[in-house]
Amino acid sequence: MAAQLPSDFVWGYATASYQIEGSASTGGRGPSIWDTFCKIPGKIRDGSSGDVSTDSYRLWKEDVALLKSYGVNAYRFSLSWSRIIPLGGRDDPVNEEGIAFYKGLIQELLDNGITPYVTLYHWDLPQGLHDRYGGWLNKTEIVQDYVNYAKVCFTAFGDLVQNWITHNEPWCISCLGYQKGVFAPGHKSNTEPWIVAHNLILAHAYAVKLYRDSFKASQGGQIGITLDCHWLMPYDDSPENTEAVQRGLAFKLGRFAGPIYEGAYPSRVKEKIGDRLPEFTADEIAVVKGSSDFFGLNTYTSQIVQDGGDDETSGYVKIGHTRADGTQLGTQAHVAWLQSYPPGFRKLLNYLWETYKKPIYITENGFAAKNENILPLEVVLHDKDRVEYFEGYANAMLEAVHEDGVSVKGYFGWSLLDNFEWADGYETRFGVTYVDYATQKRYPKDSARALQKWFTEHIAA
Ligand code: PNW
Repeated sequence: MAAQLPSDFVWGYATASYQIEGSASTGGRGPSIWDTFCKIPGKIRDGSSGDVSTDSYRLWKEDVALLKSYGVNAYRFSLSWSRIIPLGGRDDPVNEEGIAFYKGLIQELLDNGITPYVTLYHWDLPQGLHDRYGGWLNKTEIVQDYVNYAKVCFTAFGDLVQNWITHNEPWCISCLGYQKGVFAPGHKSNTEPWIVAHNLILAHAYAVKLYRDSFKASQGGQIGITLDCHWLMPYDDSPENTEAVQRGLAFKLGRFAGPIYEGAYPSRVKEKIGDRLPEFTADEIAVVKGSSDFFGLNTYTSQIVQDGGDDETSGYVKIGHTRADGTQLGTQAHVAWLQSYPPGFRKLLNYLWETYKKPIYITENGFAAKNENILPLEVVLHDKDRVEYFEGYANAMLEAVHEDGVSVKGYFGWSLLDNFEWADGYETRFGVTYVDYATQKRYPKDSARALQKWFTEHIAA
């Protein structure tokens, strides 16, 4: 018999509010920095936005039925801050229509035996806060406003939600939004990303403190953060490239995981960034250290790393998928940054468990098969590359659990639906469900069936 995951193993799919909801200016929702960013010519590959997307603000019942038909026991989605507090701030009004929408969704999930995993912040900062004081750049204001927003959410939904994720991928928020300028708000700076990252960590930590102090005892849930990381491998065994891997991990992962799980920024980051790296006060770091009940991991690929280059976001290392002998790591996705490499996933899970010693939830993992935006539907639905990717990664996870003793509690595939893929617009499709954007009709791809079969066979009864 195949190796079994425990009967309480959590599995399902993930989405994010701005990528699926649409109805950007209805239901009382205020604008977010992504609404604004999408209007800047040249920022979104196909000139699109999340104005309509998969229309899930209106089609949410259909989406829950789809989840049910895929046999999942959990669903990870994010709340739109500006749908709940349209202007975002602690003295601004709460939008009851937004609260009612999410309550309905959560109740429908529960009625169908699907456990909600709720992300508070998946990149859609209320534009009001960005305009008022610079959003994530303003420590005193944003920490208070984020904690207030979290309080509104814990109060409104916490009797039904026991699994909270504060932020999704703070590396992407700070590096892609404030250093490279390819994500909202599109800033290019070498000081702002470090300030934003610091403030994201503090906002996360004070929201967790609030939950633990005032909600956990009565609501009984868990709360943590989701970080993104690829597995890194040296190009060769030279000392420079071996060190480059460690530096790459420190800049991608350690800059958040260090403070949150160990209580300090990594020394490799401190050395390179110097006074551009803000410092935590003793009171702050006491709140930050230990502020995640689990390790939330988004991971898609592995990278071959060489010392050098000028890319500070990745720690002054050159990254690619080509080995020294010229071979590729694995199957290439529609996007340049993603190749399939299951053994790297197993290594990464081992590394995280050994380093941070927290049970792991894989909060995102997935693959964009090539050309699904242009191939005929009957071809797209047989998404062989995605099926192979998911089976390879699921098997690697099982090996990490069974053979290596890593604690993995759950797995969410990215994504339930094709959706608004940020700067790539609608050209890149990550869904296990094909969405015909002209009709909003949903069509299951083979990968949805393949993952259902895999988890049915591998979770103990
Ligand atoms: C994640 N990269 O983002 C996000 O959490 C999702 O919202 C997104 O749709 C998904 O992965 C697929 O891209 C990433 O450039 C964005 O390495 C960019 C990168 C990685 C993850």
